[in-house]
Amino acid sequence: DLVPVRRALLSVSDKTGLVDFARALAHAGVELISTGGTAKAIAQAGIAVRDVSEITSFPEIMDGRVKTLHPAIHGALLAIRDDPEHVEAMKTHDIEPIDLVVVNLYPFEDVRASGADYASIVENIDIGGPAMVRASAKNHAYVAIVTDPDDYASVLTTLEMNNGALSLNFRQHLAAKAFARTASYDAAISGWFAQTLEIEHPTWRAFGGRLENVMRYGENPHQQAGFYVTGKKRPGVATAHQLQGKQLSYNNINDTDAAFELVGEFDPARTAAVAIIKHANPCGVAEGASLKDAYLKALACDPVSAFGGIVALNGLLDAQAAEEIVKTFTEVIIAPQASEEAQAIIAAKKNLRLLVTGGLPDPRATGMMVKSVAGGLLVQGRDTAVVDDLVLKVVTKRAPSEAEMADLRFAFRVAKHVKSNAIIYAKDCATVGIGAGQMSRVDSSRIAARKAQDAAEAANRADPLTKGSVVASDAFFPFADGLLAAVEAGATAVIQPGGSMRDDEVIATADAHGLAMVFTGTRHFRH
Ligand code: 93A
Repeated sequence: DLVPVRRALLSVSDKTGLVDFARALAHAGVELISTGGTAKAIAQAGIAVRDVSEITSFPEIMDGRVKTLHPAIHGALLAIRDDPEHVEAMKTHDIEPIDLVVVNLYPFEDVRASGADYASIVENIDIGGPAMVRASAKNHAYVAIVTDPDDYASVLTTLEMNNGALSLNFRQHLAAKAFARTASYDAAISGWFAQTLEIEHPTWRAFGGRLENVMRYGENPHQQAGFYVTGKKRPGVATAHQLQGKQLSYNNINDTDAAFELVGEFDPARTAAVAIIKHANPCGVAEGASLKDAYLKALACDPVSAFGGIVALNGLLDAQAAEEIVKTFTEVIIAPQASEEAQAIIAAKKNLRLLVTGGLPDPRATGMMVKSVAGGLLVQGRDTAVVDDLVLKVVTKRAPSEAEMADLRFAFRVAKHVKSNAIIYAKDCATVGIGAGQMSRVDSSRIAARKAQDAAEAANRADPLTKGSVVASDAFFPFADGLLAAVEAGATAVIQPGGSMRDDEVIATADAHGLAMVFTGTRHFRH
């Protein structure tokens, strides 16, 4: 299955390593054929090369759009060399076989990424190149196709090892790589069309589900985005009914999901609850006597951040709550239901989206969470842990009071939905300071306290609400410093998973300051 390499055709846009490769081939006695620019580069290095137009007896025409698209080339690439009819055809039409093809394509992806105009992008759709790549790859029984300059070295060593020939196995691997290249090339082209025409991206199907809509853009205006619905009956942003407002953006959907999953933690039979979300993190969460009450308590946590936020409610949106919500610029409201009166109030705000879901998500429902990483997908089960199901262990001398305990449960419920590291201060079943997404737990603790201080100053209150609050941490305190920051802020009780090597030190610090602390044994990382 060894085929000696006597004649090579080179046609490359990326000329990296070309001259050295051509020289080595020429040294090995391989005859070189090449297209315009490639031939020029080879000839300039003093290496003998024949122009394709000499082979085709036809000039490159139409600015190079047609240069290798000719039977003299494609006959040479596609001929089955032990088929008498094919051999006869080669003879009749003076077709010389080509054993090695070296092609890389017009740089469509780079030109597109450079922000070139429409016509330049179209001009960089290579036709002749992929045709040669695919023809040679199909005919790998006789022809070797090299599409990547990184492979030049291994081609040369293999040729040397096999006395100037290449094996079938080697050609098969090159062919597989060649088809992968033309596939990704065409995917890039159709992806560009999809973006230009605002239609579905061809490769999104791989993620499953039914395309609900194509967004104007993704997390940023230069990213394409679509929303796929998997058809699960779970009440939430994917199955919600939008009663008014413009189309949800990518970020809206992400934030609305975070908001509604959070209020799903609060059983409406027990309490009314509201969450206000910004950038997928809550900036205020509260339980209340009514939804209006809960909303006002949630808003008080961080009224500055609530501007442009997403509001989720765990019960029927009534007129009282709606009246309060529309006073602050809000992007989206999501609730299980909305009264007609409330709908009429919201209708005055044309752009405000109102979504009703018909129910609340079950925080204990199992399901899959998917996240993409470079070259793969990470899959895990949902975080179904609910504080009510956990055995809470008091680890300090002082046990929390009943009021502290209610706040501790509340704070840990919220902590599950805050990006790690998460620190939540709570009082009267409302957040009073939230620290999210910091790389150090002590920073989250300080930021949360700082935000409570800001809210106090804005409201002309002498003390921040963290004074006499409780604090929840989504994962254990590795050192006493995070706890000390909470002591400084005025917290009197702590809830955290426990399990640090320095638990003893952390417990001793809590005792020294008269804090009550409970361990949950379960953490809520969220990244
Ligand atoms: O314009 S094409 O689609 N028509 C062709 O017939 C053709 N033949 C080779 N593009 C064609 N090529 C491409 O030209 C190759 O894929 C390669 O990327 C490039 C090399 O051109 P040059 O040798 O002139 O630099």
